Amino acid sequence: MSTPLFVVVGHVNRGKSSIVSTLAADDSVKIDAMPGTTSNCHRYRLRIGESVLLEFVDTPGFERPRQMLSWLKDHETNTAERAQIVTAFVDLHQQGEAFAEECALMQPILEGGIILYVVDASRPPSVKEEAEMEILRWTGRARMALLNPISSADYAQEWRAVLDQYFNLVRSFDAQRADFGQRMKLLTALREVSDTSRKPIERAIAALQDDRRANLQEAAEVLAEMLAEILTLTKQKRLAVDVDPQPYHAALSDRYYNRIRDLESRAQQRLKEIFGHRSLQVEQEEMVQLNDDLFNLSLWNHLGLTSTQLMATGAATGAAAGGAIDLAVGGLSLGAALAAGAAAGAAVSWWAGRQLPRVKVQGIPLGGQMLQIGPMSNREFPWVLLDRNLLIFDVVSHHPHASRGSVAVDSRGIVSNFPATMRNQFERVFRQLRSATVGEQIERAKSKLADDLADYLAERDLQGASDIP
Ligand SMILES: Nc1nc2c(ncn2[C@@H]2O[C@H](COP(=O)(O)OP(=O)(O)OP(=O)(O)O)[C@@H](O)[C@H]2O)c(=O)[nH]1
Ligand SMILES: [Mg+2]
Repeated sequence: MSTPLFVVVGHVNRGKSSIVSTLAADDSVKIDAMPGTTSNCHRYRLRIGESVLLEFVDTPGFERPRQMLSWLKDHETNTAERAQIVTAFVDLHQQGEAFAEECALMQPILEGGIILYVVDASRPPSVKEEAEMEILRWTGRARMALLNPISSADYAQEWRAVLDQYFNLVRSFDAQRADFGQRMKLLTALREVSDTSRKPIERAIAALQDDRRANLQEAAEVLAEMLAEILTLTKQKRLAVDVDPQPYHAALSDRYYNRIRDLESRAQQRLKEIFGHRSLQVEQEEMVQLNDDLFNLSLWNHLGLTSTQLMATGAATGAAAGGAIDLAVGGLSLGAALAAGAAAGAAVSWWAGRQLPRVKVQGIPLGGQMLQIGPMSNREFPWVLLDRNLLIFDVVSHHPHASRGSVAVDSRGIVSNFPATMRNQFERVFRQLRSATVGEQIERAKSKLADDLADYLAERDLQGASDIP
C-alpha cells in the first residue's frame, strides 16, 4: 500500500505550514507571521517508529496563478483534457524561472498527491485565489479545502459558497488549536476524498490511535513512578557520636527537597517527550502558579484538594486521626491560611514546619548518629504534585505542533473535581506509599497507581475528543 501524500497549497501566509506541522506532528516546520516564510517545497513524513504513515508537502503556494490560468485557457482543447494541459504546462515551464513556484507545487500533485487547499477564513476570497482554485480544479485530482481562521473576522460563509464549487470536501481546521481528536476527525474526513487512499488513511488512523493509547499508558507510568519515588524518598547522613548534627541539617534538607524538584522536572520532561514536545515551555497562568516552586506554599492554595475534601478522604481511608490534626488551622488549606495574612503568620510557620518533613536525628546501634529526612508525611503534598502534573499532561498531550513558543495553562486544578470514590482510591495508594517499608510494597502500590492513572488519562482523553465541534 502506498503512503498517502498530501500537498498543502494556498495563498502566501494562510497557515499552510501550520497545517503541515500539526498534521505531521512536526515542530521543525517553519511558521512565521512574515509572508513568504516557506520558500521551497519540502516534504515531511508522519512516522510511528520505522513506518511512514502519511506524507505532506509544504509549499510556498502559487506566485503567478492568473498568468498560469490564462496559459492553460489559451491551450485548452476540450474540457476532458484539462489535466493533460496542466501536465503540458509543467513540462514546458519546469526548467525556466517564470513559473518555478507553480511547477514545484504541481509536481507532487501530478504524481498523485491529494490537494489540501488552505484559506484564511478571516479574510474574504480574492481574485488571485479564484485563479488558484480554478487551476487545482483543472488537475482533476482529489482535493479538499481547509478553512483556517487566522484572526477573528469571519468570512467562512462566503468561503464555503465559493469552495463548494471547486473542492470535493470543505472543512474547518484551526491548526494552531487542533488537539489529537481534531486531527483524527480531519483524517477521518480525508478518507472520503480519494478511493485509492482510503485504506492507507484508515491504517494511519488506526496506528495513530494505537500510538495514542501507548503514549497515555506511558504517561500514566511516568506519573506513577514520579509519585512513588518522591513519596518514598529519604535522605540520610551518618555522623560520629560526638559531632554536632545541627550544621548538617540544612544541607541534608536541601538535598532532599532538591531531589524532589528534580524528579518532578524530569517527569515533566518525559511527558513532553512522549507527546513530541521536547522543548515546549509551559507558562504559569495567573491563577495557577504552575511554575512556582513545589514548596512555595501559595501554589498549594490553587492546587490539590480542598481541606474539606482532604479531611473527608482521610476519614474514608482511615487516616482520620492524623488528618484531623493536620487540618486544625481553621479549616483552611495551608495555602489559604498563608494567604489569610499576617494574623495567621505565627500559626502558619508552625504549621509549615510541621507539615513538611524535617531532618531527624537518631542514634544507631553501633554508635554514632543518623540524620534522616523523609519520607513525605504530608497528606496534601501528593495531591498538589499530581494536580500540577495533570495540568502539564493536559497541555502537552493536546498541544498542536503548529503552536510555538510558550503555552499558558488556563485551567484551575483538576484533582478537586475528582469524584469522592476516586479521591479515596488515590488516597489509599498514597497512604500505602507513605507507609511502605520494603521494595515489594512500593512496587505493588506503584503499579496500582499506574493502572488507576492509565484508566483516568484514557477517560480524560476521550472527553477532550468529544468536546470537538
Ligand atoms: N490564530 C491563528 N493563527 C494562525 C493559524 N494558522 C496560521 N496562523 C498564523 O499565521 C501566520 C502564517 O502561518 P504559516 O503557517 O507560516 O502560513 P504559510 O501559509 O505557511 O505562510 P508562508 O509560508 O509565508 O506562505 C503565522 O503567524 C501563524 O502563527 C491559525 O489557525 N490560527
Ligand atoms: Mg509556510
